[in-house]
Amino acid sequence: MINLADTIVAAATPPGVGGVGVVRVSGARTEAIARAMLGSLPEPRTATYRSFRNKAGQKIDAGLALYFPAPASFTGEAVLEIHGHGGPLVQSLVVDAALEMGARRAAPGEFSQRAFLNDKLDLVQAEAIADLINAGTTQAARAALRSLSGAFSKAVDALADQLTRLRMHVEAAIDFPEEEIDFLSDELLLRRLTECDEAFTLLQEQAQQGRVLRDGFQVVIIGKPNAGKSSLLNRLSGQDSAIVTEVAGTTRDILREQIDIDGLAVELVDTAGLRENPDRVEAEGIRRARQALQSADAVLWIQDATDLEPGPIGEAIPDGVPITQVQNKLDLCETRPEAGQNIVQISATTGEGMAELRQHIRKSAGYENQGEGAFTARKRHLHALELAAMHFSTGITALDETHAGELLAEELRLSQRALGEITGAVSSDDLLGRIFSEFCIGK
Ligand SMILES: Nc1nc2c(ncn2[C@@H]2O[C@H](COP(=O)(O)OP(=O)(O)OP(=O)(O)O)[C@@H](O)[C@H]2O)c(=O)[nH]1
Ligand SMILES: [Mg+2]
Repeated sequence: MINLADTIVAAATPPGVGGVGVVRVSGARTEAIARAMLGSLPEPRTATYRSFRNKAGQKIDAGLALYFPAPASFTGEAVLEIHGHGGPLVQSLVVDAALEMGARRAAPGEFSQRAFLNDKLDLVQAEAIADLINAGTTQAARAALRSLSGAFSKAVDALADQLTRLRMHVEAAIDFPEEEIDFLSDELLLRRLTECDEAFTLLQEQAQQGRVLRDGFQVVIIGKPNAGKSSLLNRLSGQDSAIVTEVAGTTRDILREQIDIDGLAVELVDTAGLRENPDRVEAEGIRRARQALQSADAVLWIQDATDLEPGPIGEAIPDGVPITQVQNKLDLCETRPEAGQNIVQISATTGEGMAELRQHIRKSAGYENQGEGAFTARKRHLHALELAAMHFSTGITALDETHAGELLAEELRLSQRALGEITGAVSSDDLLGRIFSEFCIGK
């Protein structure tokens, strides 16, 4: 997919009807295309009113043209922006004209990919463009903007620098084997290791929050029939979406509602009540409920507070997914059941305990409303960070066990490599292909 020699063209504004439609051209032939389409080259970076003509010289539209000579452009190449009228036909005529003049259609994400390859952006920043465009809440948009301006990349680079210093330290010591160094009595080394360890923990926490900001947080509601799952969904979403009746086994399908908790996008999933001996339709509902659990970020286990079931939930909740016990129908209780950790007491009918439950969901998402501090992150980043942290701690264990630095040095190298994949300092064509193909055309 990576072919920088071609000149690419695509509509930069979404398809459909609008006041203005922008077509973008980037690459070596841009200047020639600008002359052919506009009659002459416009002044760089100055909006210039022109007629747009195709190769045969016919006028197809008129509007503003902007020319950015290389390298001062988004892609780092010569770029032409044609701001014409926003109709699908007019725009495709402009694209066709550029094609006739020697451009080819851009692949999804190809403009951003060129910006990356020309060092205009690192990978995290290129991804942040897509995240900013797709942001679902104001906080997510702000966080994406911070990633775009390099906040996340800087944190990753700082950690990579710390690893470099450590490696230099360790490798310098290894180079003098006759001196019989005991690494474990090297105060400076131990301090640097601790600092690095803390930096890993902090960055992983921030990235986890960033992931939640970008992807949202999925909360699956489970429990026995009639416990009040659907009532809770309706209460939290403020809408009468789910059918609520006193019949046990009302909900059979999976129901999803999007809510916003202080900028955290939460998807609530209501499921069929779990019980033995269901009828056929209900059994299918229960199967789907179990399936929904597999992708849950957190689980709300609803119980009827007037009839608390003892014992653990014998359900297949994946490891590491936080479970909150929600005791519902407080309004019917003569005496409140005992409170405890990870227990929230509510009444879906009166709304009691809702603020506490919202707060609890935020906490299980690891989401603090950091405002200006947050940046967006993706699963890919979390995995790379995890891998880097894993190599780091393997290195420390090796040092503890062997008292020699060779294994530590090697693990530090691998850890650094994993970090490099986040910003693209280390990247394969395959990784790049995967990342940029998720973008839409014109970005
Ligand atoms: N008094 C009181 N009644 C409630 C409360 N929450 C739910 N109910 C009632 O309990 C019954 C069952 O509520 P649902 O929300 O349908 O329960 P569910 O868990 O979705 O049940 P299934 O879909 O059958 O699994 C309904 O009659 C609700 O009005 C509550 O907090 N207080
Ligand atoms: Mg229900």
